Amino acid sequence: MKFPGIWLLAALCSLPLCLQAGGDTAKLWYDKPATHWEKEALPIGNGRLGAMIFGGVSHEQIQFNESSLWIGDETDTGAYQAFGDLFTDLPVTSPAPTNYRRELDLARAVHTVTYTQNGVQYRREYFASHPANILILRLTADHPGSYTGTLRLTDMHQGKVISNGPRFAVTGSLAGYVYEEGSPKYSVALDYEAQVLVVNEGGSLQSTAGQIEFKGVDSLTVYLNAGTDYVNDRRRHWRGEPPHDRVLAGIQAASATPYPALLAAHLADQERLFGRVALQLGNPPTTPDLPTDLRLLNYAKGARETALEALLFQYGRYLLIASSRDGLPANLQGLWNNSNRPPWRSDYHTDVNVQMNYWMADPANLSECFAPYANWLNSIREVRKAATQEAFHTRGWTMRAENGVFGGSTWEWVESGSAWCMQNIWDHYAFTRDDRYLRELAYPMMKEVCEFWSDRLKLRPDGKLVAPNGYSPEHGPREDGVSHDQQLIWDVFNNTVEAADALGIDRAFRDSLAAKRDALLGPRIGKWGQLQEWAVDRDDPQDKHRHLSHLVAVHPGRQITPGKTPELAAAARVSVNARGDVSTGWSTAWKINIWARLLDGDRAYKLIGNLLRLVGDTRMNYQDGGGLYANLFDTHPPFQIDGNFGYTAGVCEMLVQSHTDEIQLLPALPKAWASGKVSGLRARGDVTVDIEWQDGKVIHYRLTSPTPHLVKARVNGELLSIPTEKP
Ligand code: FUC
Repeated sequence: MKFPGIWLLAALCSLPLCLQAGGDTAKLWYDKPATHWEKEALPIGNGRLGAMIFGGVSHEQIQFNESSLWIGDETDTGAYQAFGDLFTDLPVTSPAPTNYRRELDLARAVHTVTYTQNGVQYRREYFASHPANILILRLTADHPGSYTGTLRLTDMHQGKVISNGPRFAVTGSLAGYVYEEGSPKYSVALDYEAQVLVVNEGGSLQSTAGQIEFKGVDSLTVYLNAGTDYVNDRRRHWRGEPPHDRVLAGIQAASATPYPALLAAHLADQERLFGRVALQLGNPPTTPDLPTDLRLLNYAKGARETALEALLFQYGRYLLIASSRDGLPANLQGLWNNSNRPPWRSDYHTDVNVQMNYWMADPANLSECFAPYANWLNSIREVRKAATQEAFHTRGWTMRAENGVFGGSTWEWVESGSAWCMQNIWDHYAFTRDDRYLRELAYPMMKEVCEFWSDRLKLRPDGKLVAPNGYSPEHGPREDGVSHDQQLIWDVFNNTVEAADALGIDRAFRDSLAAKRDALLGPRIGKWGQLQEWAVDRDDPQDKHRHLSHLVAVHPGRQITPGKTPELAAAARVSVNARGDVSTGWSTAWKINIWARLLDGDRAYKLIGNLLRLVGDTRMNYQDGGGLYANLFDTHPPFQIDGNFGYTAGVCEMLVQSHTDEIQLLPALPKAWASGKVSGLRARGDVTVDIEWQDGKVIHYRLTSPTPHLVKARVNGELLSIPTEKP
């Protein structure tokens, strides 16, 4: 069991770490409860279990999720499901509470609700502990006996909720549920279970009519655990052990641990990941003492506040820690979902969205959070191979645009989707230099994707290799040599050549890939100076389509750079300029990254201005509705988390780049960020970067690495050879 370790950690960590982690700037807070799940409630999560908290005074709603609660099978994507809700009713409604505040402290990963009513100060704390693998709620007050009310658990799949003494339990099966009416039933039908234990101090507690009633209690501690029998193993038909024992053991272990120790272990865990990166924009930055939604409103009115930009950067890091630790990767909504028919199935879209989720994992120093993504890809490979063989008669594998957790894939084939995923897979190695990961996990997958393209590429009469009948996501005709395909094939071939070199294996295969890479039809400049999206020069300068598929060579790829291919970089500039600055949330975030790679910090900053726009509309909008809700969730609309992660990645690209053979410090610094400091960002080559700057110039920097080595670094325009220091 993990708990003896937790005790030790708790003892070691508590005070200094808690103080360090409690930086006042990394907080979202509001002066009223949330009334809307998508726009206002606040997320907590431990990667597996998540919750959205409303913070209501007399009626509290905790909507919760577990990452493996999926319908679907090997032929159909299915959809991510909502789990249930825990409601607390405190019937005292008058007088109206005063000093109400709900707050999400990113550095501590604790959500609090505080208010005063009838002279009593109430306080609630909620967190999702990764060490204890459970959700914990604690309600306290400064007067004894202040809590009287009821708790109620509901389930989203008609499972029967049972209350027994201080416990709720619900068990059920997902058999029979479908995403779309009339579609065939799925062959994988997971079982699930949730349990809640309520522990009171003082007063009394009893179960009646499916509720738990508490009377005159001093404090309540609530432990919530949930799980399914999903396992990411095709050979076991995706079903592992029934969830009951695990769910119960989690509750027993947590409730046997004193609350301060549980909290201390959680804070230490969060500090270890979240505390690695500090960002200060402006000198000194000022954080207005205003609710976060008002700050956002003022920002959009023209009061551009750099502290809010830094907060949103850290929020992306918080959200990845909360939604991608072990188990499954962050989906379109991360981990949070209140519907059984969520937008786009809350799935893994492989024509930009899941890739964007992971751009920031390494640069923002959260390498551990990458593992669920690599493991998920690895787990679905065999299913994808069979489907690919059937559709394309090739070796290797690829996917359609929509993907689930059982290898099933639906909607349009996006042949280059798997190559795009391999871009993340290689980059994780480029940052970490984890040879074992490369040998055992990354390289075998990359090689198979190269085999797919080796078998599928077509030789044109002019000697160029092209992807046949390709697709520029979600845009234009199908034809040969589409730029998106060509660039991603170049990318996966090029990276696999480097991977084989790093491992010192597969010489002949490596050489054949290098030859094919060099024979690929390359990027071309069209008649209005643009980077062509298709082999045929047909781009429309008025086209504002949200996808920027022909710019993957600029970002996240590295085939086009201002330093090495200046004409192509200039053409890319013409293209991204023509697409305009207004779009969906994720598209805006991608443009920030692209402008950063094109070394235009002020233009990237203009896009940041468009992203930090308070949006109220949740209706689907594919054109121009991107921005943020009051809870800082990025919106397409509707809510889609890739925009949050893409923004954080973009800020990293503005401050540090390392995709060429040099580490560039402040490559795309906007005038608005003339002064500032950052510590803990990562560069490729297992290097950690700290920078301090003033008036747009680096005044101090430090490059560290576990094995000191010489790196080429560009500092204030000058290329230097610098030995890294030991951390
Ligand atoms: C792709 C995008 C859409 C949306 C969906 C989830 O299909 O084109 O804009 O983000 O993924």
